[in-house]
Amino acid sequence: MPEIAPGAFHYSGFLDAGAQARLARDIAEVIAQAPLFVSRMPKSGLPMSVRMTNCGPLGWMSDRDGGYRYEPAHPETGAPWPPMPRMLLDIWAELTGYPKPPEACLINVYSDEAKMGLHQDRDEADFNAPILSLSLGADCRFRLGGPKRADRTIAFTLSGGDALVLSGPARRSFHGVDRILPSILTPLPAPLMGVGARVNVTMRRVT
Ligand code: MD3
Ligand code: FE
Repeated sequence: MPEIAPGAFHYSGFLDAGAQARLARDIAEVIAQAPLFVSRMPKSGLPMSVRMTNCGPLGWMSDRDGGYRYEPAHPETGAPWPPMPRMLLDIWAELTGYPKPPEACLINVYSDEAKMGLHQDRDEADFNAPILSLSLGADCRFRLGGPKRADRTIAFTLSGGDALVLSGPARRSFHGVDRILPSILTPLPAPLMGVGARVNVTMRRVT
């Protein structure tokens, strides 16, 4: 029963412990080549509470003057984003069945105090392609609404090892992370130890 809302599929425990450890190693390698950075809100310039990096041809970022956007290179090093790990491309094909590979993979790192306000993902030109999310480490209280901010929301727990596919109507839904649950219970796999409490990767089509 993975469909929790029209077009939203929650695969609880999709990655077993071994797969979580392999994904953690791949992500640690990406971070080594493309250091975590802090995006800022457009106009106000206030820092977001998550740290992030990307892999694949395009990466998402935001700053005070340029706003939300995709860029082909890291904002601080100027280097192109590292390639998307094969494991992520394989999971995209398996879970979405989408005929083209993802163009962007955003890696969000949450501390115990970090959160993400209710928002829509609309910086992509292609809204017909699904988004695939994978989580590692601490559980979080996740909130999923509808296409309008005022629509009713459902809240549920996203745990390390879970996969979430947003397709069809869910692709346009508002969503956010209310809070991170105590990370001591479910620490990040060893390769990401010390990086934070929770890591989420989202794969998208952009163009
Ligand atoms: C529902 N990330 O990076 S992943 C984001 O846990 C983002 O880091 C959250 O929202 C995180 O933009 C949530 C699950 C997710 C991703 C994209 C969605 C849920 C979504 C797009 C539409 C609806
Ligand atoms: Fe989002």
